[in-house]
Amino acid sequence: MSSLTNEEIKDLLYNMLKARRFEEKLQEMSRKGQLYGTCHLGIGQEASGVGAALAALHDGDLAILTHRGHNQTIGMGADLSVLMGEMLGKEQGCAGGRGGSMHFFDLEHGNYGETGVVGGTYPIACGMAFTQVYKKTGKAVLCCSGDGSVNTGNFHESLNIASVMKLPVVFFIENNLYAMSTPVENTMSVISLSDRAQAYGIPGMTIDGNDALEVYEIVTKALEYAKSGEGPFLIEALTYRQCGHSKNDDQCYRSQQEVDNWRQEDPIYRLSEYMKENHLATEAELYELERKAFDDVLVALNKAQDMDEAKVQNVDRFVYAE
Ligand SMILES: Cc1ncc(C[n+]2csc(CCOP(=O)(O)OP(=O)(O)O)c2C)c(N)n1
Ligand SMILES: [Mg+2]
Repeated sequence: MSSLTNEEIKDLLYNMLKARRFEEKLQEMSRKGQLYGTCHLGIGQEASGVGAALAALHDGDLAILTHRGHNQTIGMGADLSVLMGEMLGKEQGCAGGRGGSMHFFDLEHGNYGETGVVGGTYPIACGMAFTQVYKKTGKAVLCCSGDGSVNTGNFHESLNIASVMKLPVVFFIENNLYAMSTPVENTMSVISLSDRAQAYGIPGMTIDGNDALEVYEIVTKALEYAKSGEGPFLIEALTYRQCGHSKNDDQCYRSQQEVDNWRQEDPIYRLSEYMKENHLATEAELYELERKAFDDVLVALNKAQDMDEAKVQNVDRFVYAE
């Protein structure tokens, strides 16, 4: 039983669809050579990304994201045209067209943005969480990361200090089974990443990261726990990236059978089926959500194409050290 209303569940699905259509458009543009730089897509990870983002957004909390943070950014309500503008190197893009795919952010909705440094989110999240305590804002921080970051010093030092200082932070790891081409079992001797919570005396849970409603409920509870003064919470969301790691990835490290098996667990398909089975939406309503999400992306692309090209003479704006 979800704590979300029917309308909120529809909105959750709609945001997941928007994220999927947005990324499929980026994939197409990237293949045609229409994008600058690289691009990390989260196709297949929409339940964990959008579900967790919605929990933070509903509670007025803050988030910090990895290089694969489009799903969360869209889930927290960012304007698609500003994101598309960023991808196209436009002045009105969220980072003035300077950052691209790995530098989405949206302060208005509490999204402090992506970082390209694997494991970089942990210490920043601790600093953000300490600020919330110091300033008594009553907010918590959703710290997103991937399985590839959990053997960095940042992970261990940050979990330790967050535990000792009882910081209001939820460490949310999307375990998509690979760090680039490296399978998670090659780099870790524990089965569940959430077992690592024990070493720091904090609660840890492994959840179905392709079940958007479960992700939303657990992340909401974890954020509430963190804000109650109990300290940090670790969540491992099991999911799968259906696309390649980035622009150039022939995916020879995994079998087509494995990809096909995970496609059967597609998070958008699963939520749509749940909604039909529980009479939360009709086929026609689901189709309408699909169509709207598709149109939104095209409108955003048109708007972004009309934006100004980032100006070369502004290139040293925001550069604070040489
Ligand atoms: C400190 C650092 N080391 C290496 C890299 C290169 N790199 C980019 S993504 C990535 C894999 C990250 O894997 P994971 O944390 O599982 O996230 P996923 O890409 O699966 O979402 C690596 C090693 C980096 N960006 N930063
Ligand atoms: Mg990974």
